[in-house]
Amino acid sequence: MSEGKKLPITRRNLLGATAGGAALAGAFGSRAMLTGGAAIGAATVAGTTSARAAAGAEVGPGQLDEYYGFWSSGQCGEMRILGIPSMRELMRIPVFNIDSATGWGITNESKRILTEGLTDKTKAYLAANGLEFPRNGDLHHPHMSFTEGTYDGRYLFMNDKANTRVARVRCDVMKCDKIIEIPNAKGIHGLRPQKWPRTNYVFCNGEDEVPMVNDGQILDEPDKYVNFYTAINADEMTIAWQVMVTGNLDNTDCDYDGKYAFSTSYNSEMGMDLAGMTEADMDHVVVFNIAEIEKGIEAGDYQELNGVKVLDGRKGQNKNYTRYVPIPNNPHGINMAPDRIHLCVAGKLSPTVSVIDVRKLDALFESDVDPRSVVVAEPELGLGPLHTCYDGQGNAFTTLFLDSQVVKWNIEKAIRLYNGEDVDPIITKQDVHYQPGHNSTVMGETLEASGKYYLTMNKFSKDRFLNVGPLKPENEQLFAIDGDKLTLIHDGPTFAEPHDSIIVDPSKVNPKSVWDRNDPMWAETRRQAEADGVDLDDWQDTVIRDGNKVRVYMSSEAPQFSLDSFTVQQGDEVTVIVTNMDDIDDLTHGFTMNNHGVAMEISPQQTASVTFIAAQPGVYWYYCQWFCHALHMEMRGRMFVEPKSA
Ligand code: CUK
Ligand code: CUA
Ligand code: CA
Repeated sequence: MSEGKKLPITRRNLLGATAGGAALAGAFGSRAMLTGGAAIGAATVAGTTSARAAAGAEVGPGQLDEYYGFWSSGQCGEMRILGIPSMRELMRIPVFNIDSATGWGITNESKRILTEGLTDKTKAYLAANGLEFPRNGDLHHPHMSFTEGTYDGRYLFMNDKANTRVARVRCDVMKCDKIIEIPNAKGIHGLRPQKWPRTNYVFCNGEDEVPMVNDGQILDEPDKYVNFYTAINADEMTIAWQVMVTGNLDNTDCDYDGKYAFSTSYNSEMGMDLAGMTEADMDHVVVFNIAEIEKGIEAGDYQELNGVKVLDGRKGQNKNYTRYVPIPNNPHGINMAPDRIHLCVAGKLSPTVSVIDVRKLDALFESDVDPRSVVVAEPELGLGPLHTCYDGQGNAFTTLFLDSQVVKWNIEKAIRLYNGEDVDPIITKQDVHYQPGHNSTVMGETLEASGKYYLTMNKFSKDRFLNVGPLKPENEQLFAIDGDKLTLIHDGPTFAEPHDSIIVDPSKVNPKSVWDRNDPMWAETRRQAEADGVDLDDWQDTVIRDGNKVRVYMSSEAPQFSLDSFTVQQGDEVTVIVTNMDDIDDLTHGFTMNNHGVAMEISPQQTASVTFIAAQPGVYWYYCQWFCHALHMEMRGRMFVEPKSA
């Protein structure tokens, strides 16, 4: 019997007793709340296999999926690619993590990307901890670049909440090519690419409040803390500008007209503890006026802070950069609808979703209208609304964390209800297992949103799977949407902890199968090779000695390395550069140096390099760790490390 079933209290009667705002805040994370739902699951779970067949969503062995899913992995720090609707995991793209398989964080090429975007201050305190770059990341929000309101297949952008970074993944090779730390801000959380006319900016939120100049002069004086909204130049991966705001920032989105971006703030109170952060009934959404901000930069109305142009968009500054729309209560998700008009803000501690009509935002900046006049609906949908996605037909799906449900509702009806008509905007409620956070529909955050599949990313699996110890997996559920019906077609665990995902039509993405020999990823290595008189495009078996630095150039072609052995001296700094000469689809080699903590991926036509100190004399075998050939085991060689001559 699971622990949950021992509890006398059920999820539903607990919620019945605590549906008030303040009480809800306390109960939100409580153990009783989270373990009380175990009984509901089983009855609603039909066999997903037959449901899948009935929904026409079967993907047979060897068949390709209909859609790409790009997944975050939360505190794993990587991005994942799934096939939809099979939910098969197709690939993992290391980004903020260190990866044993591919050597991300180990190779020189990846270390450059992980290091070059850090601020000097961060580099200094990482060095004091013996680190070149952070070992961890917390990747919540992966989003693709846009052109005219839909995905353009160029890049994916994603945040690292743990170390205040933003990364970019190239969709042509599905590798990360840029990581930057965001100065001034702390805890980059919400992130969204500009949708119109194209992704010139990537917008991102600093969640954590800090002193404007965070140098230890101000410590426990929260009234002097600020938060920063950041626009990144998406092409250059540099900071375009920042806006200082009142209150903290959580999630962000932007319109389909290129005029406004918006962020939720759950801590308008600037509280420093749970009671403080949940004190007010209303928090707010900050609206950013992009043209006015650009004008402000042009006019020099900024201060330069750590090399970044920072505008003052705080409340009471009488600037046209921002407006604050009061929203109940500790709002979280903010999602622009594909009708180009409606913006849905999930109330989290309020059972409501506030609908803002973005056409009304001009008036907010031009005259003295009541900021609440932009709210055109505020339906009560259920407890703990977190995120909303769309079917492209005027309907929205909002996750209800506390109710462990998703609610499908109609935006137009919610507006009519707000205007006094007697209509119910709620179309259906579907139990999910358990406590959903983000959700997605096919192309759901673009103008091409479609209501074919609905995905819900649940934070708890509780007793749904064999017990694997105290740490349990999360659970993801995919539904086929058929009119007003949601049919469960996948229900399965995921490892920590996908927050957000996007579902993308394959017509938008066309990755290469083989690298270009002159890819910028190893441009630096190529320059060094040229200086060493080595042609990376030709068969290589050259060892260059340069003081106590040794550069070993070798090629690989299944099933061998061009060098069966090479010799260095104890204490040498050894760089091994391997070029994979195979140009066949799927023929990846690896290079692992035994007992040196060194491994890397070398995919077809790729060059990769790794540097280590040969500290101990002896014989060390290196081998190919990617099974590539019948004689893959034989694909190995020896490094001789000669003892230092005394
Ligand atoms: S946040 Cu995770 S459930 Cu980081 Cu997008 Cu809402
Ligand atoms: Cu090359 Cu295994
Ligand atoms: Ca609050």
